[in-house]
Amino acid sequence: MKILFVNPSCLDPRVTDPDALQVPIGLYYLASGLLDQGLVSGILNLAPAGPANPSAKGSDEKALDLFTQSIMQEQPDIIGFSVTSPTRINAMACADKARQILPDILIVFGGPGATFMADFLFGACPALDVIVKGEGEISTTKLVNAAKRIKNRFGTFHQDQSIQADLVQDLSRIPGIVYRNGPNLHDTGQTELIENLDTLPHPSRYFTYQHLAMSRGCPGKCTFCGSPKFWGTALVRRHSPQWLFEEIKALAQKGVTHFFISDDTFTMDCDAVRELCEKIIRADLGITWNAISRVDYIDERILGPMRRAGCIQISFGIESGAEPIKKILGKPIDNDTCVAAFDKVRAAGILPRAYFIYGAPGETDATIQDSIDLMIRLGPLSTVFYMLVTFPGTALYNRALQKGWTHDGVWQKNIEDLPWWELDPDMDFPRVKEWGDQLRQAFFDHLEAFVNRITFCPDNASAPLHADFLSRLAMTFSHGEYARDERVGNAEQIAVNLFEKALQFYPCPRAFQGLAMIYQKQKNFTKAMAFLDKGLSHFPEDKDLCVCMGVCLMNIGDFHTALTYFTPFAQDPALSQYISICKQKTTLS
Ligand code: B12
Ligand code: SF4
Repeated sequence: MKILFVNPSCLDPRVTDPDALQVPIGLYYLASGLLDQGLVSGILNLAPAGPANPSAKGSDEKALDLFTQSIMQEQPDIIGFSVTSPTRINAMACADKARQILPDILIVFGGPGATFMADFLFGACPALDVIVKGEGEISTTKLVNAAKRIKNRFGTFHQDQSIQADLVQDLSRIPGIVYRNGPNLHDTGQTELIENLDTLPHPSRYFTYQHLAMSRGCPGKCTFCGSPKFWGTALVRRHSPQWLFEEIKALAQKGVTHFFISDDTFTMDCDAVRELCEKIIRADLGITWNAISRVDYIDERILGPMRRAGCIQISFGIESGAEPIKKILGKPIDNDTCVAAFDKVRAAGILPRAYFIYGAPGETDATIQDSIDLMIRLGPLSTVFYMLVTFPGTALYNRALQKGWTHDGVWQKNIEDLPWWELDPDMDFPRVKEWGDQLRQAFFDHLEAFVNRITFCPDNASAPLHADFLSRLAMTFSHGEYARDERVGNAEQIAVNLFEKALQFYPCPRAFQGLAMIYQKQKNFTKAMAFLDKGLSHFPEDKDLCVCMGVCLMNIGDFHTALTYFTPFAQDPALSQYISICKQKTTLS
């Protein structure tokens, strides 16, 4: 008896957003629980083969072909798809294919897309047998055990193209699922929630990944977000700091150096965050991580421990600067609280990132100006601007249903989500697009001023971390996202200023290297080598500094000395070409 878990592919390409290629954390949890019992054949990630991955020329057909090959090879008894709204079309296509190839297979959908679209999915996908609603671990274990019993006893799940009667009996006793029984659907009610998340097995025992969460649920009631209905708002459950620390440590030992801590509101429980951070600091794991939180859950006393434990970025859903819009979006947090949180986070040497939404009900030119005004007060160093879209399971989607602006049948179309402007008779696309452009332009127009606003809380012990923060940010202007974006004016000079500011705090190898690379690009090799010399006086064995020095020396024709900088790292295949050129040139001379 084997279950194959599948992360289906999204519909649309993501040009700059590799996030959509990740396997949902939930599949790692589900698979780990069943791997312990030898019941899982694996997790098949179709996203990198699909349209979301334009760099690999992904497509719907490629994702479906990969799926077909995999199930023919694995011959699973159950296939469990993790479904979101953007992945439902690929999930349904794969399910139909699976039914053709392996007619008796049991096909199960779970995840946020499946939980809130049961009627639509059962109607649109004749191959679908069962949907697991909400948190999946308890229901899935019961479902798999029931399926195992039936398979052992009767050798088959289906009879006359329906789930066979004994399995139906068992399914009716599993809370939190919807299953098909002939022409009817049966919903068994509320999911059983796990009381203590620490009883779950550590997914890191079997898998290597970067996204983690300490908690499940959020006390917020944002009208555009699926989390409140999916996890419930009454009780936020969380792993103990020790459990999450063990997970991080095991993944770090497998070579993961950067993590995305994806709790809805990570800093909600200050004591737990502090305890986790202290454990990471004591273990000296040398990792970095990003977190997500809310501005009204920022206590400056935990920001120092977070920074020392490797936190380099906190993302906040600001959504809008206009009070009426915030109210409609269900996040009525005043602007002063937002500004205070950004000031504290920046002063702690952590990059504050702001999410804004535009095109909300009631949006006007004036409310967009309110958002721009708030953004200027916040001074974010990274931003994401989302056009408001709506998904089943959110209060906004229900509002559109009630007003008769949409219906569930719309999900039959090849769309990932429903932009609000398409539903709201008071809105049109050109206007909404213009608002997005205005917000983005305002961010880029003020970015240099936001950078110049960086000041840290006076704390000498944090000087190396401040240098690290400034040089990381500088890199985004010299070689990263901002370097590639022509809307960012003066990017190279901003980078130089940041690298130099970093060195005023502490000798930081990244800052020496960054400055050297800028001057090298300008063909000012003397200045580049002066910075590298200084850097190497502090960090004589730093590979990046040595390689950069070697390249500079090659540029001025000193191949002999260049070789001395490359040779200690001769085992790195990336350097073999430099080494052979230097050897050739030195032999010839
Ligand atoms: C962190 C996060 C991400 C991370 C993912 C990290 C990761 N590897 O999981 C990143 C940034 C990569 C991401 C990407 C996207 N996300 Co996201 N994400 C979240 C977030 C905030 C938390 C998810 C999480 O960690 N949950 C914890 C784990 C334990 O839960 P889980 O993965 O959902 O799995 C449990 C259940 O769903 C269920 N289950 C899941 N799959 C299956 C399969 C089977 C067979 C069964 C039985 C059960 C089951 O059991 C699991 C264990 O209990 C949620 C909001 C939320 N709070 O839930 C949004 C959320 C899931 N994301 C959402 C969206 C839209 C996206 C994107 C499409 C965004 C984009 N435009 O590209 C992409 C692509 C996702 C995709 N494949 O379609 C939406 C989905 C809405 C919907 N109805 O479809 C959500 C709900 C947020 C929202 N807007 O409301 N996301
Ligand atoms: S948007 Fe964030 S704060 Fe609001 S309910 Fe969703 S997870 Fe909670």
